[in-house]
Amino acid sequence: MAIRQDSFRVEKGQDYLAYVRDFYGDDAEIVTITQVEGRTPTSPALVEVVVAIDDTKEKKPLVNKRAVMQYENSVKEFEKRIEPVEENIIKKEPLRLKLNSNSQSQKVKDDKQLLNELNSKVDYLMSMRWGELAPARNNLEIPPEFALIYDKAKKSDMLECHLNEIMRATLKNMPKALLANKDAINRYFTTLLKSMIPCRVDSPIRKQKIIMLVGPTGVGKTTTLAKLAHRYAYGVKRYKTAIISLDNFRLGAKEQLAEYATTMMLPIHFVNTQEELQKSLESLSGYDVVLIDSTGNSQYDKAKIEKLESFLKASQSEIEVTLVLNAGMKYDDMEHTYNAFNVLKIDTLILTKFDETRAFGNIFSLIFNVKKPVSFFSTGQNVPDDIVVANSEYLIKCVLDGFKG
Ligand SMILES: Nc1nc2c(ncn2[C@@H]2O[C@H](COP(=O)(O)OP(=O)(O)OP(=O)(O)O)[C@@H](O)[C@H]2O)c(=O)[nH]1
Ligand SMILES: [Mg+2]
Repeated sequence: MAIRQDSFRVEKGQDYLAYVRDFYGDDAEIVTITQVEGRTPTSPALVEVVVAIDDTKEKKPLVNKRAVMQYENSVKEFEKRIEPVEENIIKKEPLRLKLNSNSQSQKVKDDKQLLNELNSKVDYLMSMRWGELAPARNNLEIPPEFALIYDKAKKSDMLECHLNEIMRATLKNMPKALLANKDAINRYFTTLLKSMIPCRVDSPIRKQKIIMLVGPTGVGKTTTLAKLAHRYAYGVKRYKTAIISLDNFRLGAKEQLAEYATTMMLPIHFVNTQEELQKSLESLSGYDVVLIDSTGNSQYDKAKIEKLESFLKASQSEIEVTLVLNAGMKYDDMEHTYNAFNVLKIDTLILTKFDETRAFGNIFSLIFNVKKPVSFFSTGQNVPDDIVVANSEYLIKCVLDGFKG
């Protein structure tokens, strides 16, 4: 081809024609002039000039003296203008890069190409390893594009049967055309995970709500109850809130909750017997929310769990039982604890200590298996701030990318 195109960038308002003549000769023609950068407080607007050059014609020297001087002058001018505000390191580089726009875009192209090549090499290596590891995946035929998401889900300590089930469902239901697209796979997989987690909708309270927190020792029942009390009493919608404690024998337990109640100016009743509980609930019938704290019980201590059951059975009020579990527990312990406490007919779950955990797949598997909605996640020790209304998006982010605070 005899006609070739070239481009350069100059300040808007400069004499482009003089540049073209000086750099490309009299026969060069301007094809387009486009503004590529707007004016900013520290730099002028720039335009890109595309030039057509007829190489068959006799060549004139491309750069003449006048052009060189003009070029150097305008560089100096430009430098002077940006000097007072720009940091030292970027004083000269941007100008050189802007004026040599062709070499800049070439460099970007080269970098991009290199990155693409590296990416395909990584993909290739992963797919080779992927093939080797097939027996570890129970020979489930999963395309290598799933490697990353499979790996993340596996590292989350999700039960293997769940992971395989999700993989099968994704492979089966995802449009075939998208199976080679890693982003589409991630999106589909994430959506599927989200749809598998039931979360309690945090709807406005219309009739009195009585919630009892139960669970193993030290999981954060009392702390979570204090956060909930604050949320109900002083949240966007304010409810008349009261507290009842069944945990009155342990040293310090009474004081811990009494202090929270006093600080929040909420009534608190300490009850020891079934009759006292019933009387207390009757006297608090005018309250929108009543939160009941219970003594922590080992999941292996049947007698204590049965005692709690007798309190619930004796009560004539409708009490929602919320099992509080530490998110850091191993799956087997969680399941065992759930089964032990389920004699109380668990309505909902609260998971605590998100900030102390790195793998959340165990929670995913538990919720998926027991099919009980989660109402809150506790994300730290601070009362009342460290609590999040449970939502599947939040949990799945933690499952795949860990807790980010
Ligand atoms: N890191 C972290 N610590 C928490 C969280 N929730 C509670 N804790 C801490 O866990 C410890 C026990 O909390 P409590 O609220 O007393 O636990 P509990 O379940 O009432 O304990 P018992 O009544 O003894 O069964 C305290 O030091 C709390 O500050 C949480 O989400 N993250
Ligand atoms: Mg407690």
